[in-house]
Amino acid sequence: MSFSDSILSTENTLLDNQASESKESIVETQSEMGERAIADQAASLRRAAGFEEDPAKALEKLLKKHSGSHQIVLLQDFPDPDALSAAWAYRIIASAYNIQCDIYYSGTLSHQENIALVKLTNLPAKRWPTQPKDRPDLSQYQGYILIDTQGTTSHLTDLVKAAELPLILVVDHHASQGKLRAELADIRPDIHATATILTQYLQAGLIQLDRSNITHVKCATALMHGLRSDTSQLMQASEPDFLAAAYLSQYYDAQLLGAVLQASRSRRVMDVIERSLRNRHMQNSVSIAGVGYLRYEDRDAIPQAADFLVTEENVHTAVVYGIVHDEDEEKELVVGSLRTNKITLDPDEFIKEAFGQDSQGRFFGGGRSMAGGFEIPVGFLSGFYENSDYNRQKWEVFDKQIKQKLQRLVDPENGVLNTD
Ligand SMILES: [Mn+2]
Repeated sequence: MSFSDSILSTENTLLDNQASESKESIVETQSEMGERAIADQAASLRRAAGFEEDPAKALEKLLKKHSGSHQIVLLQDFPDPDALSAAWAYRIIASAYNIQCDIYYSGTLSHQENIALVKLTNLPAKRWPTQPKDRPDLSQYQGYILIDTQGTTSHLTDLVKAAELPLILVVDHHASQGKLRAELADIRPDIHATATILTQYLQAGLIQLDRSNITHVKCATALMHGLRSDTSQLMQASEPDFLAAAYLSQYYDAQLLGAVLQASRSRRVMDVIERSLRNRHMQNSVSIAGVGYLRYEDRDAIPQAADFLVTEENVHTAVVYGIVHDEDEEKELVVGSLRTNKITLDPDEFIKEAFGQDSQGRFFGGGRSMAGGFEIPVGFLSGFYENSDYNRQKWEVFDKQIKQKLQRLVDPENGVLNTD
């Protein structure tokens, strides 16, 4: 499958090359492959991408070469703290080399913590305007940068490609998608957060952080939040993540981080969580809940509900889904999230196995360790009608179909869960 044949999904969905292999082999590979082996594999990937030298040195060379240029940085459509903070750090580093960056995402900030992060730190990421007349002229940029994504999770990738902007740099920690025509690709799946990689650049001296510089302090705080949130508050952090956190601890503002983390959930998010509790159905330690219709702005309530359901006793995996209704664009999508704390369950494989591919061979979703997501277009059946039976029937059909697909795998007889 080509790089541009991508799907978009809630959580860093990536199409990896293993997708076509049998499920057993993937599960085995995962459990047998230690951190060392993953690091070795990552190193060979970097070599394959022409990355012979120290990443920070390679980046420095690249920045010097592009000095004086204007770049657009693309994030996944629903950027998380890791993506937001890493992009900001890149922007600050790049500006020291006289490169001006604009950071864009095409979806929305939906999680209350992400909204708080952007507001409290003045994080300079912007939503891609929905009105074409408000959009920036892409010809002002000399190239684009991908941070915490390899382009498959951003609707903007096709736009910059159509504008024939070259891909200058990719910095990511998700599994490689194979061919990427970037001038420089620093893709390290052995590291658990892109914020860690950016922190390493800082530590290598690309710029010197200054404790009396308020922007530096805020950016360090954002990076700390980013790397904590991608490592389950450091519980899944590897050595480089801890070392990066230790470095950031000299610069970040603990009170500011506390304020970001205390952002409260909106009433509508609470309602979705309540619906997920009420509707959950348990089978073989998997909790499955459909939550009906949600507004576009509230779609992040779905992963939050999954985060909550997976905390129940005797539950190792939770899947929550609903139909997200986008009033602006009159389209609907089934959006779902998976959360697991079962080591032998690979969310990426589980979701690909459960929902398969569309007519063009694109998967409806995928994942990373412990988490995954999917998006299924409602297509011709889209359209919301006030108080109509149609809405209820449509939901029931999707609800039943998703349950059927999931329960096939959850069933101990033939499920991918039956691996230990
Ligand atoms: Mn990340």
